Amino acid sequence: MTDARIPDDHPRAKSLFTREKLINSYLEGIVAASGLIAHGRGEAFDYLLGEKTSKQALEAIEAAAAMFLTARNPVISVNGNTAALVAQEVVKLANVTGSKIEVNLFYRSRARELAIKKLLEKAGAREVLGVGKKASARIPELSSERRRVDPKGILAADLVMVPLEDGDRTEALVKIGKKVIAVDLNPLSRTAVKASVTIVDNIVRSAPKLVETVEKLKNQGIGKCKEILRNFDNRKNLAKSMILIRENLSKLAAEGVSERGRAM
Ligand code: PTJ
Repeated sequence: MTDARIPDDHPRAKSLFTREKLINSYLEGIVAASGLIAHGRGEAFDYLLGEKTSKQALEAIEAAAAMFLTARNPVISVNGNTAALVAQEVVKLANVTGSKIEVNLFYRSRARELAIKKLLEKAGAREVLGVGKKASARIPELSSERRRVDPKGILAADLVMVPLEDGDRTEALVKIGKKVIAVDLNPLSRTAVKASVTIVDNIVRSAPKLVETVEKLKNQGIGKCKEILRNFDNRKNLAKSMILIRENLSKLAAEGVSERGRAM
């Protein structure tokens, strides 16, 4: 365990707490070493996005909620970073949407599978798929360890949520007819572009918002969900996030980079 003392009034306290959580989860064998690098990449995009949930991210969250509520057999795919950051929200989301939870790792090892399963169970998960022999099926056209899936989970799903994905799997899942919800701070990533709905926001902020949105939308009926999905265009939504980055940079440049730099 690290024992970094982060003062509450530190201008970047929130971000430092999140880092600390990931480092400790790495030391506990939940997060892959590469997961720390992935987080750094995410942080850089979050910085450019203004470190808050944008209007366009809220639109994508609403579309994701509608997709969950119209799915027959949704599955939430969990990797090391997702488990470390939002295990409780994953369980809540599974409960409100009737989704299954499956562990799916790029850097798969028996020890990590079990550590993540244990963490999810501690957060309240009743069943965790994809662990050990349960991951007996294969997704065609994928050579990474991500191809190993549970026949009762991702293989049978019509909708898969893939937070913090690494690339080719989204494309492979779409190719075999699945709808995919991605959460990725990088609007340019292959996952972001290939997914059916991409939430360009930090998983730490967007996971609780998604739970809240599903709960609200649940009372409004399937007709409302279908209307939201008809009006949602993922590519246009991604473009809006790219424009937001450009606008934020223009604003920062106009305000004076040196003044602002001290708080970031
Ligand atoms: O746990 P494993 O073995 O499955 O490995 C997981 C990682 C994350 C290491 C693996 O999937 C990987 O290498 O991912 P990439 O290719 O680095 O992609 C991760 C994406 O997630 C990047 O586009 C980041 O911008 C994004 N990201 C990182 N942190 C966050 C994030 N998106 C949303 N919220 C975050 N907190």
